[in-house]
Amino acid sequence: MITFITSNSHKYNEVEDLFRKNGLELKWLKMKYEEIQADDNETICRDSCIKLNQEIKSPFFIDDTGLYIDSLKGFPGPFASYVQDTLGNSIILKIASGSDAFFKTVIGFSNGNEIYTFSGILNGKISGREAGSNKFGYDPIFIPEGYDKTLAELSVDEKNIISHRGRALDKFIDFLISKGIK
Ligand code: ITT
Repeated sequence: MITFITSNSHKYNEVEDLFRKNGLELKWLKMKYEEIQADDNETICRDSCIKLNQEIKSPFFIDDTGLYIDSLKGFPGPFASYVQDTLGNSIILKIASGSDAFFKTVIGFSNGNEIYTFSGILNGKISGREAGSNKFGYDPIFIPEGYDKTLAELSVDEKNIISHRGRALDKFIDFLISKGIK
């Protein structure tokens, strides 16, 4: 069984949904770990995996996600967590409403010997106002390309089909199945 290390219950719910649909077992280690500052999610994710490898002795994975807003020259990018906690969605709406943006998720998997990464992107734009009952981070202010509602107005199932995380997980799950890892 593989362990997913995250402090974020919304992430866990989305990952659990796709694992279950693919017949894979999942264990949740609810834990916050230190992350380095770098300008891309891959570097951060790989570094966190290397450090976690020293304390976690069974196969595990983590999820590092960023939001890149065009009109802000890619800000907050990998600093999405800090900006969500400080500025929050209301200020992002004031400074970036209507701008193109994208989410990027990098999944980092460690089997104890090697680290593998899998990424997924979702293009869209920052909405004009907050909408939706699923209060996961930036979801209430992000409208995916081809949609007229925010990610927070989609079910977990609907979001997983199109999302950054869903796309990264599709690649990761294919990898696990091809290696016979359950
Ligand atoms: P862990 O590091 O413990 O996994 P976290 O919430 O700190 O949890 P991130 O650093 O990857 O995770 O998240 C960056 C920020 O982006 C954070 O504020 C999240 O709430 C938000 N976020 C991540 N994925 C998101 C998604 O799919 N939709 C909306 N916001 C998301």
